Amino acid sequence: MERTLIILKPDAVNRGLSGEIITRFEKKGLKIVGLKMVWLKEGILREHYAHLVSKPFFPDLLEFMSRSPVIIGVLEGRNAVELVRSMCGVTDANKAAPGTIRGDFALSTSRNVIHASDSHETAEKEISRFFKKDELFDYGLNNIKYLYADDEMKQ
Ligand code: IDP
Ligand code: MG
Repeated sequence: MERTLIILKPDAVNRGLSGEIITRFEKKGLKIVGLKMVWLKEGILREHYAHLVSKPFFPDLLEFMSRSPVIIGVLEGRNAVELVRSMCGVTDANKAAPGTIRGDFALSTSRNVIHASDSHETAEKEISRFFKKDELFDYGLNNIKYLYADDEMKQ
């Protein structure tokens, strides 16, 4: 099954939203296969946000993301990358649909509570950027037969 990476940003951690956000993914049926608190430093943030270095908001993004620890997780499930992005909502939380995480918990473009990988390739890179192999866990969910039909479990 597909895996994707999420980061609960410093605003989520400092506003006390982490548990509620993780609960949404658990209730949806996504499996948590890795979860940890990390204080991200400039080097890894420059790598993670390399596509944005030339943007005027980049210095603020670096300062904000390294202001406090974040919670990083890997979620597994059918079509997890696209599913988790859709649960997060669009980048500008002001425009994110109600019912999405950004739509319900934020109203800013830069303080938008969560990062989620945007493609299968990005997810693979991001998971190996932030997690060592022994920090990710393969285990059986005992409710899996209530979450998926047999053919869906192989996807
Ligand atoms: P995404 O987080 O929805 O994938 P990206 O375009 O990859 O959006 O941007 C990464 C992060 O950079 C955003 O989540 C947000 O924190 C910040 N960001 C993106 N665009 C803007 C902007 O126009 N102003 C301020 N911050 C931005
Ligand atoms: Mg992005």
